Amino acid sequence: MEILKDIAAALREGQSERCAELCAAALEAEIPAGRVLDEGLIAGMNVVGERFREHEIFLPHVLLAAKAMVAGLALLEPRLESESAPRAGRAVIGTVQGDLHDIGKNLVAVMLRGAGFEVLDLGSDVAPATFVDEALRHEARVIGMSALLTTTMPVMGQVIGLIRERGLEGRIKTLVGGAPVDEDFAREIGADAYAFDGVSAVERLRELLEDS
Ligand code: B1M
Repeated sequence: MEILKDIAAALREGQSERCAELCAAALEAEIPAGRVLDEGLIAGMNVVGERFREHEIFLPHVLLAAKAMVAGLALLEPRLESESAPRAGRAVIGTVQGDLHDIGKNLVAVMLRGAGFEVLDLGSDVAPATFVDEALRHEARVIGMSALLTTTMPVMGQVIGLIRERGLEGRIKTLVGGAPVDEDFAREIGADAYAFDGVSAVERLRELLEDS
């Protein structure tokens, strides 16, 4: 669809205002928010990531694209969240220590809230002890962790180690995700579940809460 391609292009060019205007127009045209997200914003951001890796563009360009993504997301979020859904359980979520990437984590939090979960967002650069302390303080049964850097993925294992050290295994479960994370890595570090995206995070969290 043309407008979704235009959204992806506006994001690639880091044009926040145009990106937001186009997202608003797409919603106005009754294109589902999930489609605007997947085929517009995320499609555009994937190209940005690719070009950054190939050194075709540099960090300031990525920052502008991230800003455009946030501007577009702000419009989509109310549609992605269904306010009437019943509370289905509580989780804390955050991006692990050393990692500042929070767009995907924010998106996952929106999807979880939309599915009725109570989600306490700890932000980014979250220390292992903070994850565990906050989960206990808020009586959350699941800790959701996001990592976008290969260098910060091991922090997820540290959080799981801390849960074990404190004898909280079974009481607090873990859900991990983020672009470099996969099922094998999740198994390796002993996470209770891995989710590829927001939709699968909802499914995995539901399963984790049913089991506990
Ligand atoms: Co950075 N960055 N970045 N960056 N950045 C990546 C991740 C990178 C892959 C780019 C590349 O080289 N192609 C690369 C990592 C390489 C690696 O580790 N192998 C990289 C790098 C190197 C860096 C810096 C080190 C660059 C530098 O300074 N030299 C630096 C690190 C800073 C730090 O964190 N300490 C850095 C900085 C930044 C910005 C600040 C400029 C900006 C982040 C802005 C922000 O988040 N507020 C940024 C961005 C935007 C990206 C890319 C281009 C896009 C990330 C994004 O937002 N994607 C990214 C390349 C890429 O991934 N294509 C890249 C959109 C988002 C919706 O997807 O986050 O994958 P994603 O989330 C998905 C899933 O992964 C999943 O669901 C989400 C929705 O579908 N998911 C979960 C995520 N968390 C989950 C948790 C779950 C379940 C599912 O359960 C709890």
